Formats: sequence, structure tokens, C-alpha cells
Amino acid sequence: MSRPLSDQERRKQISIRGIVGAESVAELKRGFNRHLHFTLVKDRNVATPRDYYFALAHTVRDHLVGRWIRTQQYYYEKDPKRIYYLSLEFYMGRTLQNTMINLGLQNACDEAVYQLGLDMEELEEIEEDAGLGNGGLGRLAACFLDSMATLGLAAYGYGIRYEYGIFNQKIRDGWQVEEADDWLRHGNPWEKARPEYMLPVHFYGRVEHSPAGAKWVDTQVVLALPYDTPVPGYMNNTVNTMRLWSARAPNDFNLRDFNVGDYIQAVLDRNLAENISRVLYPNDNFFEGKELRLKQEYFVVAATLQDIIRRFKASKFGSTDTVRTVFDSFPDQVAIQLNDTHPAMAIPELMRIFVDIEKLPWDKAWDLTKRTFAYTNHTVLPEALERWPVDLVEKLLPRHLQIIYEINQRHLDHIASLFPNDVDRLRRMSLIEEGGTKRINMAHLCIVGSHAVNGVAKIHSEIVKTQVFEDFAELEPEKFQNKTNGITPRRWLLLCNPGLAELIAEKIGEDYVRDLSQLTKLHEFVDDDLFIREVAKVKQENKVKFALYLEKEYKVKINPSSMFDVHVKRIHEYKRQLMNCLHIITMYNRIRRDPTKLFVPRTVIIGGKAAPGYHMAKMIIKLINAVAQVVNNDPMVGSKLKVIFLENYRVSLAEKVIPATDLSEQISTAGTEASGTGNMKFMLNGALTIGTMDGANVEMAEEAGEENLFIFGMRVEDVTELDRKGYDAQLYYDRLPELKQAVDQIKSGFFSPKEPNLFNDVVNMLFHHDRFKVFADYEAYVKCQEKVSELYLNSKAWTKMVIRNIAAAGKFSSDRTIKEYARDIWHVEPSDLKIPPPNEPRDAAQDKTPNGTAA
Ligand code: D6G
Repeated sequence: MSRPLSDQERRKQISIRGIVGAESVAELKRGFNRHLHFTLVKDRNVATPRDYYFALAHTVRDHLVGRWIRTQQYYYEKDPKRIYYLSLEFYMGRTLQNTMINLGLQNACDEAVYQLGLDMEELEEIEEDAGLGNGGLGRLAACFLDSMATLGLAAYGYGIRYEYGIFNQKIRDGWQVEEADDWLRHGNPWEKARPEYMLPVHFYGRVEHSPAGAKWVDTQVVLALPYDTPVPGYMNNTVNTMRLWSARAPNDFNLRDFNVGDYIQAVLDRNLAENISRVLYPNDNFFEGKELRLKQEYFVVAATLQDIIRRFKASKFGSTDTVRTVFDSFPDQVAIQLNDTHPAMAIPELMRIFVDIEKLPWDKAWDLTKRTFAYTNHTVLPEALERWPVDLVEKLLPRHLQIIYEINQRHLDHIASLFPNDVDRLRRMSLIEEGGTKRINMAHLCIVGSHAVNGVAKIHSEIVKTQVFEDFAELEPEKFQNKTNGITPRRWLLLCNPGLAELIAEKIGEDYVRDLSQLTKLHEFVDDDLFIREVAKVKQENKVKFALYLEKEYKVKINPSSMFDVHVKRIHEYKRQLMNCLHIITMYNRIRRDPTKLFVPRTVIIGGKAAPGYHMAKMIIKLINAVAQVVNNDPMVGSKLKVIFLENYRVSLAEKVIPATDLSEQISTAGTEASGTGNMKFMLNGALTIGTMDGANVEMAEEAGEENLFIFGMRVEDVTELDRKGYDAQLYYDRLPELKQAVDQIKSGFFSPKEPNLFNDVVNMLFHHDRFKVFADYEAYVKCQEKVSELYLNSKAWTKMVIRNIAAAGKFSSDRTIKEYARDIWHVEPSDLKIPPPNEPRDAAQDKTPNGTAA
């Protein structure tokens, strides 16, 4: 029985969340019951909430299948240029709600689930996050997949199916404790194993040279088993593929040669091979030169390139002149984007395939390779740049090392011909770093082997071009580009903030979801009192909802009318959670000094994971929790100030906290945060930003007007100047009494009475080796925070500034970013052609596989 619809629900019928027809609801209910019965093998007497989640997931998945098959078939028929996004990380989060939204099924599913007597939000909460990423880089890859499908590009994401994603963070006694992320334990309804496309990947061995060319022999083989996950575009019937490789031992692993006789041991040793795809390395912006990590990097590259070449050969462009494939059109048919240097081995691997296997001459192979690859740089922090020891590469991939040496020789010969007698330049530009351990500079390899190199925000791309890779930009200035990052408005508005998404749609129509630049139309409503009230109301509802969530899940109570001041991202010295912490202590001391003085109530929420091996980041977490303990239990403070460390920050938690945020903290030292994408999510969801002129903050200020953000602190030039003069933390400590008081409290054990020396390392770092100059920005930060509090007192003025920010957020759609990659790097056109939905008849002639056999 269907219940009568309320006014609000009727309005939703014409909404961006899909149309509810009685028929589609009935069909969804039938699908649900069928899956509960046949797939889960349960009835409603014994079904658990998880069974219901799986029944719903399978029902929604059914709506993807026809579109997926059609899209892939269409690609085979039309042979558009394929775009390959290679990444060691895809931080996808949950899939159910995103799929319902992109297929326009959300409202119908809501209704069906309601009629079945179940709670949609409860079911959605059962899904595990696919946490196959660390932070921004991996989440960017996920947003890009959504945008590429929405823009109708024939795109593929290629990566690793880690059995364990980013660890789950527990806080015990204020310390971070890591737990394994066994995300596949209950099965993954969104993936399809494709054992028929399994491919071999070789490691170790040696190289034989003969007149016929080089041969890599005596290798150890690991199999790469692909798992495909559908990637639906927003309401366009396109469904692309994310293909993740899982490592499998060959059945004769360790039985063929040396282990003959010990069958049991050989079976047990299969783990050795399969460990390659076991676990995601939990470092963000940090290079750890471990052999297993290098294996992962080559594993994804080797499997993916075989797949790409198989697909190219199956296309009409992979023509053969009698025996050999003609690769001349390869770069016109294939674009490969390298998400940082992590998949850099793809460059020597493609050279190896072209030269050793396909027998192309070196120059031809090199020309094709360069025109195929493009490289995105994500950081300029030296500790994050990959520099693999030559010895390790020689052992694991001997032929690739030879190829890299050959590439380097030709590269250096070229430089020497242009700049005779400039030995220092050759040293600076070499792919091989001498002195101490010989290392391969992977960024140099990527720059030399690509036709385009881009940074991820204007300021970052400028630093890439003029500082970090200056010599390379001087050589080939046209290679260097900027592609400012973006976020998908589907997940980061429609999904996480339906109230705001609907409110915007009522004012400017629904098209903004596909064309976020239309948000500028909201400028018209900046002085509309009703709209201002409605925007404030949505925010308040989101805050109440988040407060209830915290109360339920973590038993902490927060005041929803206080300002929610939120700093969520990986814990890293350069992101300066410590500066936020000093501000908290400063506010605390001010309240205690004059308890009667007006104080604008704040709830400061800090969340993020520390890399398990990053001592200072773990100390920062402990310090925040120690400060929270004191502040939250001081009766003099009461409800004026609360400090929450948000445990286990991840995609699905971001979806909850971001829409509830008033103030977004983006306070990295200028020149260190390449772009940031959290900053954009907050902006789009109606938070104001307090931030430095770093990363994409600069462009957010450009779009919204600097007066609509709280910008403070050193600019890049100031940081450079301070470096030149020499940064002396002591000077600020001596000059600023409130800073002195806060630091003294940390130092003296005020926040750790049982262990007064607990934070010695932190304090010592702040005084003597703080690369990120926290004290230098402290004063400007605190003053800027005072302005924030003052504005917050005036709710109307605050909300008007919020509206100006939302209206200016259009640039930060990943659709815009992807259009720029498509135009400037991949040379493809977005297609708004809608692939016909699966229930429309096709003529039989179309239903052919690429080989012409009936499908
Ligand atoms: C996806 C969808 C499926 C398609 C398969 C193979 O699993 O319909 O047949 O990809 O795609 P290719 O690897 O042959 O492009």
C-alpha cells in the first residue's frame, strides 16, 4: 500500500533525486524481494539489516547492468579515444546512494524501502567505505571517475584491489591505534571478478641480449586478476569501468623449480605472491621506499598496459600489416594519465613492450610513448617525491633499469647539445641521482616521458614550473600546465546535503548539477531575506543532525547553536593542526582570564588519520585529545568551548561533518598544500573558510572575492623571505604573551599532569626545527579568528557571506577540471550523447562483439 504524499514529497517528484512512479516503486520492491530470496537466501523472519542492505544493493545494481554492457559495447563499436586514469589509490567511499542518485533512482528507492517498512539511512550505514586511498589524491581519482562518466568520456580507472584499505583509526586514551580495514569480509556487491581477463606480471629474472633484441628471462610470474566496478555518469546512461587488479599466485607457483617435493609448503607460499595486493600503504605525502610498494606500482602498470594494448589491437585502429600491429595511431587512440609518479614505471614498461616485444625502433617507440603519457604532480614536499634506489629496481625489474638508463643517456645527450659545458645542469636534470645511494628520480622520468605535466592549482603549478622543475620548464615550457582540482557535485552536494541541493534547485533550476557554473545565479538572491533564512535553516538542521549522530555513536554532547569550527584532513605538520591547537588553548585561557566577557561559543572539531609511522603526527593527535580533556571538563568554560577529536575520519564521515560546518580550517603554510579539495567541499556546502593563501584557497578567494574569506598570514613570498632571513621561533614566543602562555602550558604538563614531559618532542620541534613556521602565523591567525567570531554574532551577515561563497563555488566542480584535461591534454571532446537505456530495442546487427560474432 502506498501512503499519500506530503507537499514536500510531491515537490520532490520533480526533483534532482529522480522521479517516483508507482510502477518503478513496485518494480524495485519486487527486485528487493527477489534478491532477498534468491541472492541472500533469506526470508524476512531471519534476514538481518545487512541482508536488507545487500538485497537493496543488488536491486540497484540490476539497474546498472544493462547500461554498463551497452556503454562498453558502444565503445567497441565506435572506438572513441580511450582515457586511462592510472592511480595507486581510488578513495571511493560508499557506492549505494551515489548509484541511486546518478541513475535517478533515489526517490523511488526511498519510497520502496519505506513501503517495505525499512529505514534507508540505516541500510546505507551498513555499507563499508571502499577506503582504497589515503586522502586528497585518492579522492580526486574517485571524483574524476564520476566526472569522466558524466561527461561521456570513454574512460577507465585502473588500480589495485587492496584487500585492506586505509586502516580504521581508534582513539584509546587519546592515542591513535590502527585496526585492519577488512572491507571485503561480507562481500562486495559492486564488483565483478573477470578471471577470463587474468594477465601475467613478471618480476626479478635477468636480461639476455642478442641480435634479435633484449629478452627478459627467468622471471617469477604473478597473475593479475581484474575486478570491475561500474562507474555511472549522472543521468546519462553511461557506465564506465574501474578495473582493479588482485594478485594471484599461478597454480604451479613454487612447484616447478626449487620446491619440488614440498607440496604443502608451496601452497602456503602462494601468500608471498598474493601479498602484492594485500594492503594500501597508509602514507599521505610521504615516500617510503619499500620493495613491496615498488612491486605494487609495477604490478598495476604491467597488467594495465597489457589490457590497454589488447583493447587497442581489438579496435579498428590496431590494424595489422600482415604480421605486425601498426601502432602509429596509438597516441591518437589512447591517453594515459599518471596520478602522481606512483605509476611511473608505465613509461619504461610501454617502451619495453614497443621495443622488445613489438620490435619497434627506439625513436619510434619513444615518440609514441611520450605522446601517450601525461603526468600530474601532486606535491612539492621533498619527502613525498619518489626516488627509488637503483639497486632495488635492478633486482626487481632489470630490463626496466636498462631502459631507464637508455632514456637518461639520450635525454642528457640532448641537454648537453643545447647547453654545452653545463655539467651542473646535467646533474640537476638527470633521471639518476648520484652520491650516496644511487636513486631514480621518478618525477624526472615522468616529465621526460610525457607530453604534458600539470600541477593541481594555479599557485602549485607556478611553483612546479618556476622552482621545483625549473630546468625542465626552461627546456619545454609548453609542456607545463595547470589543472585546478575539483570535486563532484553529485556526492559532495546532492548526496551529502540534499536540503541545500533542493533549495538551490528551487531557486535556479536543476541544471546546475551538470553545470556548476550556474551557481552564480544565486548572487541574485544574496539580499533575499527568505532565501537567507532558508539557507541558515538548512545549515542548522545539518548541525542538529550531526550533533545527534555524535551523541549516538560517540556519546558526546555538543551544542548545535555554537559555531562548528572544523579541521578535517590527514594529520601532517604542514597542515598545521598544531596552530589550531594553539588557538584553542588561547581561547581557553581568555575565557578563564575573564569569564564574564562575551565569548562566541565554539565547537572545534579536528579529525584525521596519522600515518602509523609518523611520530610527530601521532603526538599531535595525543595533544589535541589532551587539550580537549582539560577544556571540556573545566566548569569555568562550560558550553562556551568544546573540543572534539573526530575518530576515524573517512569519506562517509566527511559526508556528515562537512554539511554541518560553519567554519572550514585551511591553514597550511603557504606553498605547501598543492591544492586541497576539502576546502572546496566546505565552500560548496555553505561553510566560510579561514585560510592561508595556499593551494586552491587562492582561487576560492579569487572567485568569491577575498573579502568573503578569512584570509590571513604569510604569502609564499613572505615564507621565502623568512627562509632567507632565517626563521627564529623564539622571537615570536618572546614577543607574544598569549603564545608564550599556551606553549608554556604544553611544556609544563598542564595538559598532561601525569606525564609532564609528554609533549617535549612537540615543543622542541616548534622551537628548533619547525619547517612549517607555526609561530610565524600564530598572531595573524588568532586575530583573524576574532573577526570570524565577530561576524558569527551577526547571523544574517554571516549567511549572506555563505551565499556569496556558494554562488562562487562553480569553478570547483571536477566536471570543469575534467573538461580542461580533455581539451588541453587528452584532446577529446566530452559527449552529451545519451547512450540509449537498456530497455530500448537495438537492431541485431549492432549486437556483435568486436570480432563480429554474435554477442
Ligand atoms: C566490464 C563490463 C562488461 C565488459 C567488460 C570487458 O566488465 O560488459 O564486457 O567490462 O571490457 P573490455 O576489457 O573488453 O573493454
